[in-house]
Amino acid sequence: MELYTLNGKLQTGFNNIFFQIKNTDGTTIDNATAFWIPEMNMMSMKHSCPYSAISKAKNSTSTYMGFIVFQMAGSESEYWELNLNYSINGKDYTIKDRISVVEANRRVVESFQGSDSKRYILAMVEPTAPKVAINDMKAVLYRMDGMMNFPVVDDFKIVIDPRMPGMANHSSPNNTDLVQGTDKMYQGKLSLTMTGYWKINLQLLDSIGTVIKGEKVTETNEGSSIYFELEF
Ligand SMILES: [Cu+2]
Repeated sequence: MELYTLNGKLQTGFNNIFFQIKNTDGTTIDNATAFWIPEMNMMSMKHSCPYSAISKAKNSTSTYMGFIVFQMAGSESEYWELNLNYSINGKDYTIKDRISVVEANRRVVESFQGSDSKRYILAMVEPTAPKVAINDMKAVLYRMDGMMNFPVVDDFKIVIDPRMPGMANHSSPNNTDLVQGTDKMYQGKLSLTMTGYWKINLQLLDSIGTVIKGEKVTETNEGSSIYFELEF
């Protein structure tokens, strides 16, 4: 069994992960059911992170897929392990292996305490290939209820304000804030008017519009305390 990601590594933030299960003769197994639990082993405690169920990849008979949102990178002394459990023809198997999770080059995940004293994890899913255009933007939002429990947060809103700090902090027109779609992910439109480094300032609002985290960008406040970064 081997895990794959599009860029060949696991990193902080949202990771689509693919795998196949093979017999010893190399043939693939196409009738498994599987689930996983990522686990971070820290000095003084263990915790997990937000993750999806595992399903069969589209247009494939033997590739399984899901996603994991790592909120921190591993190190020598504090490391991630992946518990992967699967069943084939009624027989259960378990694999537990250390995985290497590196820090992403850009900020693509935020983990913070909100004004409601709850902890949240917010991660960017798209755009993965940003263009000078109005891009589809997607993010996932979870609450951290204890060390192992990360429910999806429903009906919030993520206000976006993309800026270029290197160019007088200019913004862009025609952005659309992110609201929850049918797939439970938050979706909107991100306008990028030129190539370069963009800081996407964020504000998280609850279902009645209360600001849970993040600040407006103004003449006197050049950025929010929560943001994503893009460079292309
Ligand atoms: Cu610019």
